[in-house]
Amino acid sequence: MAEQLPPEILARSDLLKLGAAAGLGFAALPLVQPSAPRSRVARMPIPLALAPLPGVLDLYINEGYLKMVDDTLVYHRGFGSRPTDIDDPTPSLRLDPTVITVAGDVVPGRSYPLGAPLPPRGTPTPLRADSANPGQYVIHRNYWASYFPQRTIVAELGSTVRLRVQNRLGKPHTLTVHGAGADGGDLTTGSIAPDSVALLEFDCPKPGTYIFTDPTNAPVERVLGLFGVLVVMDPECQWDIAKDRASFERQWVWICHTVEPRWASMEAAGQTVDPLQTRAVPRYFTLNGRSGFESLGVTFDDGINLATEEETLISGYPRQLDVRQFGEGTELGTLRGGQLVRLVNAGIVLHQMHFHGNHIWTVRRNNVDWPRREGFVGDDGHVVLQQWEDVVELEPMDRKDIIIPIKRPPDAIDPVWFARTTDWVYPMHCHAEPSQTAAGGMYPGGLVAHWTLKGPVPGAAP
Ligand SMILES: [Cu+2]
Repeated sequence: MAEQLPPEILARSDLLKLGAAAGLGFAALPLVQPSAPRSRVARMPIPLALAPLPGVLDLYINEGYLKMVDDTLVYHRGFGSRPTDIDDPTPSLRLDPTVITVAGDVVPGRSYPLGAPLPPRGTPTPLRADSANPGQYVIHRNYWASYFPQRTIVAELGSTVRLRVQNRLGKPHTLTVHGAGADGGDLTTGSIAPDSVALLEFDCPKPGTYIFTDPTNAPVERVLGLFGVLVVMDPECQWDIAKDRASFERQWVWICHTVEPRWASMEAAGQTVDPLQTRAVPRYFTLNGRSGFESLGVTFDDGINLATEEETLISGYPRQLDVRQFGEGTELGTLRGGQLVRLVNAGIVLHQMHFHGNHIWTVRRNNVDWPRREGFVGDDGHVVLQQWEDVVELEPMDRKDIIIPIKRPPDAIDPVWFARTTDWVYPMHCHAEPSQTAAGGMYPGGLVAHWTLKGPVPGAAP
């Protein structure tokens, strides 16, 4: 599957010649420490980007420093969308969301379906008030686009995925898409030498949620940031998890991650972390790359707040939901379902995602649909059955698809429900308490979010 390309195709081939003439081995170059003098002389001038190829998504294995929620800078590696170097103030360490279509186009953009209306501030507006259910709304079916966070590739079923990966670092790296092979196995570029490029081409797997990582020295490179998510959609069923599976109003991708600054500084200093010798003590916990007040969308930066609302903070209008059938509503073009959340744990700690306000309905785990009847206990001792839950367990590398119903909370009695004039906002936090902190204690600085049950629309009262 993987094809190691000759270095001649690199736009930076002049640089390689320069390095060879100077007798410098790229693989032997020390990595730069944050405070050390610049020692990477062979990296001047700054390498150029790859010449674009139609139908090919270029990824750059970069390094750099990212600001954590407490303003600490932590060394990261990542699959970026453009070539950047370690001292870049805005390094490209999380690829920009991209859509790969069945027609063979690679479309930069953070919404899907392409061309569908964008929900204002991430919130789909309803079709109209539901006269049969006071305070509730009739929901558009197959209408709204969804926003996707950084690190997400959306590929349409039937497409060919072509990832060209340039390794700009001093050690070999790999890009592996887990479980996306025809037999359910992994697809990988194989080891990509420093300053080399590899092309990974494969038929888009079945609809679902996949994680790609660099599994080198696992889980170290993944913890350093070398991971992303592939979402596969059936272009014939753009508002369904898969054909004949749950329909949704819009979808969300929630990527959980853990940051281990000691590992990061060891790797930045040129050491190789032995995860058994230096046990991980994660200090930051992110959701779609943000933590604490940043992932709650209450920063002083309106741009960050808006992006967080669009891609992370679930929001919708209350609707009459039918859990027996997340599909067509009582009339054509309306939906009886909620919103889909793809929970993804790319980190190394167990999360327990706890939703207040509504229970959620888990429909599949790791792209395997859960049964609605005759549930059973799986090998790991957990019940395998679609059911209402308020805490969703999420083991490292797990993906769970859940439907959040966006419904009137069952404990909202009539006098309360009908006195409602504003949005009701409910927390989502992880019940594995260390993940709620940052920097060893700052609370609530970790993996938190909220979701909003939108208030009455003026003039649309039943
Ligand atoms: Cu709680």
